[in-house]
Amino acid sequence: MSPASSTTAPSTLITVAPTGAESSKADVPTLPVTLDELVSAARAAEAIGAAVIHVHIRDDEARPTLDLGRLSETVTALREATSLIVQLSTGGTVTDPEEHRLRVLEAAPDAASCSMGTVNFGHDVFLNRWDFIVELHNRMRDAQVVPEYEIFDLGQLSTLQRLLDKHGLPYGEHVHVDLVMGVPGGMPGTAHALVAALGLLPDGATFAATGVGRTSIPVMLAALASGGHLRVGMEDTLTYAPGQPVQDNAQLVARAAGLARIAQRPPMSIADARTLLGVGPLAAVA
Ligand code: KMH
Ligand code: ZN
Repeated sequence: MSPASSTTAPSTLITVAPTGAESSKADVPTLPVTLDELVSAARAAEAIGAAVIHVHIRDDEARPTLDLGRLSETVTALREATSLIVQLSTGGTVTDPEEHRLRVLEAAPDAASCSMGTVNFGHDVFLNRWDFIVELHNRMRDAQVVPEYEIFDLGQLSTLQRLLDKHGLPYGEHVHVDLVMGVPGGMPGTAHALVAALGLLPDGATFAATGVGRTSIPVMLAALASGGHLRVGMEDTLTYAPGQPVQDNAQLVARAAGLARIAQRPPMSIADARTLLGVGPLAAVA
């Protein structure tokens, strides 16, 4: 047998989720909550290999908010400071009303999250009714916003298939999924669960995986070994190693980029990520 011919290594799409909605600034002083802190975190993540930023924002008191003016300002600031694909969270907090979550799309991001079902979320319930899911999916297509379908449990992949069968492909015509694993109430963050999820992905879909808390590393390794992509950040992980708090988001992105290189699937360029996700080329900032 002849030696393998040289080919371009497949690459790894890295998403940074720097803030989330669950941790408080008081508990986690390094959490980026102001626009300046978010932009700095975004710049650092881009320099290390992230291609997408998953954004939750905070108000002046560092409380989670879906204020439309602030969201629009954030999208503009991130576009001016970076070339990252800007993905706004439509998940918000477990208490955000549906109409506020739908209105997020009016901030005109490149992409947005679209959760595929209701799940126990620690002591809370993250509610995603079928009719709400359909409305979000359809509004995203109308607004030309690319969805990332967030999957917290295996049955939510059946919901995704049903959504696509009944309501068609999203804007961009590509299905990209993020398996959010290890949420207390959702699927566990294990290689076994990740492999089970892969068997339920829609045809042609790509996937990333996120391991919450201490499941971060096993999920990353399982995703890389299975041809998947990665989401990391302080939304999901606040402890770098037992007894060692995360310094900042850059530390987590650097670890993901390093593991991706070890797996011989280096970080994906932003241009390639735009093509993969169907986001379209970077628009010039006015
Ligand atoms: N904060 C969680 C309740 C998303 O961003 O779309 C929901 C969440 C998912 O983080
Ligand atoms: Zn989120």
